[in-house]
Amino acid sequence: MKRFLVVGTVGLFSFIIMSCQQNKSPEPCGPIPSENQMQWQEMEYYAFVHFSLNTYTDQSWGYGNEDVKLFNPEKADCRQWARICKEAGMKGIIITAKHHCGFCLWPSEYTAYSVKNAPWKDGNGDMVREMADACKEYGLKLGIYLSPWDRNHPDYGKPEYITYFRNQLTELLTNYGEIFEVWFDGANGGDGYYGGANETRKIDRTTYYDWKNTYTLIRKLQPNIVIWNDGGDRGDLRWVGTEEGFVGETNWSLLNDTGEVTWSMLHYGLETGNAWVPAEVNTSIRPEWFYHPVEDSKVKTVPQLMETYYNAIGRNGTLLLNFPIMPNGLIHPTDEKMALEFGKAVKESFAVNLVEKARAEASHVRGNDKRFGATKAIDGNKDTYWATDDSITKASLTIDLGKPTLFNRFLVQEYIPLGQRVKAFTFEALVDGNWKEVAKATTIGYKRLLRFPSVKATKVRFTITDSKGCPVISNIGVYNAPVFLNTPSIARNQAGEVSLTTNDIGPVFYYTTDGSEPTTASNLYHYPFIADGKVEIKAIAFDPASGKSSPVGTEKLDISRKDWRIIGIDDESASKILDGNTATVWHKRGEKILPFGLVVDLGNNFMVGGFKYLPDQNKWSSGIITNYRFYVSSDNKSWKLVSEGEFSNIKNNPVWQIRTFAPVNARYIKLKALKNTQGDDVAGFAEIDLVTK
Ligand code: FUL
Repeated sequence: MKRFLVVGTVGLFSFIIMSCQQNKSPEPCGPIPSENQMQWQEMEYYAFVHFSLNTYTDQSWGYGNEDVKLFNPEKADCRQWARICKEAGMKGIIITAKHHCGFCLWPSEYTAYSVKNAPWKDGNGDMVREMADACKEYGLKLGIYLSPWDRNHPDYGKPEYITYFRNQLTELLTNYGEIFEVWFDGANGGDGYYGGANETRKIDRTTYYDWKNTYTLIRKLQPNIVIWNDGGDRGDLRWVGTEEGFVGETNWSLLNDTGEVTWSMLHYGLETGNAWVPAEVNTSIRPEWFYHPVEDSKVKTVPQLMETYYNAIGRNGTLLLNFPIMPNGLIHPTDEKMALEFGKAVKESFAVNLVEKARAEASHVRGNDKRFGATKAIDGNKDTYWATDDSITKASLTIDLGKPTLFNRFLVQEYIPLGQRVKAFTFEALVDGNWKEVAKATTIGYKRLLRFPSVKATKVRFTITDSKGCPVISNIGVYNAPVFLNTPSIARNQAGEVSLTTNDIGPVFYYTTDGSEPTTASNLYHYPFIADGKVEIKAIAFDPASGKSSPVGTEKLDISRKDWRIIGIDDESASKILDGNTATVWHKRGEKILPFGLVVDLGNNFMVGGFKYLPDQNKWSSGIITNYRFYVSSDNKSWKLVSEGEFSNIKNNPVWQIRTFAPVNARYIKLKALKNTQGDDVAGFAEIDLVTK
């Protein structure tokens, strides 16, 4: 009896202690964001602008010897950039103050290679200042891209350069007001001008820059900053392993403090990581980062940008979208149009939260305390949350929509100041009295968005099926977002047959072959059609049920490849290089095969003014060519070198590489692969094409 009393009293006592604890906010679970990371995460969407001497040389990376005199943007207007970004719903702009070529957009005291020696404003211009002023005027935050690799500076590779780099950082972080983010790209191809040395300089990126002391300096100068670094040290934010605009569906905002960071860790984060390192998705509104006129018809359309939105912000990342600035110093009108339409589409998509302030019930509530009740997830207040007792890792929340309601999007946010917890969840809808699972996913983090076909239901149920600790959910949303038809893809095979495709189910296509804008009165697409030779194809997808059209897809096709023959290769599958299918690739493998020259007989003579190379689209593949020479010939015997150089950023951004030169008459072409991204014995070709006059 005595024993029973003792046990009973102890039990009651611990029950009381437990419930008191549960009436308190949950303790943080694992690493948590710093105040700066939190401020940054809440920005969600901001811009990059890429502008440098590359803008005038049609390059992706300058070598460092380009003439400063080229820089003369006669209409430069940072206020235009800021206005567009603001109207598009962005919260800040990161400017390429210095790209890999070393040219500075501000009149740095420490180099002559800057705007101060350019014709722009007679050397009195300061683009970083103008950007800072414009950001201020439009209520945007300012960020700085300062390339650690400097292909111009004579001291690059020596200890002296670190002083130079820090001096420049000091200028940028002192003279332009508050900076929200600093961006250190890790690219380093080794070779460069280096003050005239024209050589290859290798550095060990983990030690050379002495990041630790550089970070101390940065944080001293800008206490509210976040550091992005892909150059040999883990900063406050991480790259997602691709520049295509998506992060992993599972995305932990965690990494380990020390140790190797693999591609998979960049892309998915690390569930067991001991440091908070959230993901930033950086991508360009065009295929490349700098402006190239050939890409004027390749600006991403609203459906493409929406896809990026869901795959970045909708997967617990931020979105850093780039605008390449034109040589005149402005954002191209098409880029502006797409960015503004995209901003409008995002606004429209999430305008009405169908569950805000609805009736909600939770399977568990922390300490049965209203402060942690279900309604806290739908009260529109980011500082309140629904939470359960510490021991609970499976819980659900049911929301009554009041009447049958149509929706196709689900939004959920964890209260990340207490850590990222949820490992798996489902989302169900009550349709005709039965629960139906409409979506399921893994991590949540700051924000998770799920898309599914429209469903009409009276109730919805969000269930956490696995979590690292008790769930802490700050916000839930259910939306009926407009659906956009994807821009059709246009491809031509070697026989000259053009096919139109899309991922959507149901639409029909209309197209033109004379450069005019397609409408529903244009040619209706039934089967692949012949459109050989130089032709501009424009196409739209059209959904007869809704009467909606997609944006226009455009493809400028050059001469026919019908008579082209790959010479000297006894392998039929080499025809994949000309099949118009970007997913198929041919590889030349073998010991010491590089340099390897791929020779094509064009069947006739043409005025060849450029060539196009598409690398393997599989980023894991070897054979992605980085250094090339391109030759032409009229007899397949004597060859003339017409272009040579590097496909600069091909590893991170494996898009079409286009090189132009003064047109020459040729019947044979040779693309010689000198080196690839992996430094092994493979040359891979997805497609080869030409630019003719
Ligand atoms: C890359 C750079 O090498 C590109 O040129 C660009 O600046 C991009 C944002 O980062 O990896």
